[in-house]
Amino acid sequence: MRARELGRKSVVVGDRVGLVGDTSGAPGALARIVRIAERTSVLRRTADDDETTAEGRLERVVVANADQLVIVSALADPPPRTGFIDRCLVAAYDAGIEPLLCLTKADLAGPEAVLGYYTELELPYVLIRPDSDLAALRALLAGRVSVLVGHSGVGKSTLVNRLVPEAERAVGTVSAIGRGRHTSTSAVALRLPVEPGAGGDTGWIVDTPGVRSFGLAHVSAESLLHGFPDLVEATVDCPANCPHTADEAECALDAWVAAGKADARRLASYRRLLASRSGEGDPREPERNPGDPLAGS
Ligand SMILES: Nc1nc2c(ncn2[C@@H]2O[C@H](COP(=O)(O)OP(=O)(O)OP(=O)(O)O)[C@@H](O)[C@H]2O)c(=O)[nH]1
Ligand SMILES: [Mg+2]
Ligand SMILES: [Zn+2]
Repeated sequence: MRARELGRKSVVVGDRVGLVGDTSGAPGALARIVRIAERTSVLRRTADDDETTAEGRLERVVVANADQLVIVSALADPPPRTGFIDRCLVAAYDAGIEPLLCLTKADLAGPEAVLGYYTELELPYVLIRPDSDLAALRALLAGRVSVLVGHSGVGKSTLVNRLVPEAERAVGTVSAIGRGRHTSTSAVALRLPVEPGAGGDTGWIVDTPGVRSFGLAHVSAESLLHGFPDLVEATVDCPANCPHTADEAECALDAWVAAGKADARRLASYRRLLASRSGEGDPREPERNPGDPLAGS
């Protein structure tokens, strides 16, 4: 339990804390959290899915002290949404956490469309099938605190169970996907097992409940651009205080895309995020481009 001297300070998954009392872990043992160490990173999101409720307007800390954000997206069932992945990338860069794209259900569909969209980004990725070897992923997770984020049903808990068999995380049924069912209801950090032959810190993996969207109300307009490193370079040619919106005739981003230096869909995605933050778009509506099945959020 939390000690009274912590006041209103919240304790979140990933926090490093000081404990006093009986830390034996035996049944009935009671220990108190007396101190929360300074956080090296804080991954936040705003719950703009349900902004009609007081709670939905709140900014939530997803996890503390993570150094890798594993953006889990299924290649099918549910289909990938690059708008959602782009939001996660913004959140990662804003929090100073390295992104890793984890494409699951590669047995159901190919990764070409998603990877094609991110060609200009040096975004590390892994492909996961039920029978795939997880060695590459394990190597990327070793010695780090990684947090899995993604829509419900993409296979986060399935993956955690393969990485940490003792975790026994509940997994949903495919038939329930799309009905808004969320199998996992709270975030849990699990220590990764020791690999044969490898020493040192094994690292931690944090499984989180599926989210419908990744709200970015807490990220400044300027910081939004950091989630788009393929666009950032162009803005040196923008006029001072350029808002980078489509109606800004002098904005250099249009010429950059026209010259083939970035994908037009990435610019459209950036501008949709700009618009949704200024209240022009409804974040509860899927952000779609006509003719672009990947673009939803
Ligand atoms: N075909 C296929 N199915 C998969 C794969 N990974 C997971 N699944 C299935 O997808 C369904 C949902 O998996 P979960 O692991 O519960 O998904 P989750 O992301 O933890 O979902 P929430 O806890 O609701 O956020 C389960 O029926 C899994 O068996 C995969 O690589 N291929
Ligand atoms: Mg789950
Ligand atoms: Zn501009």
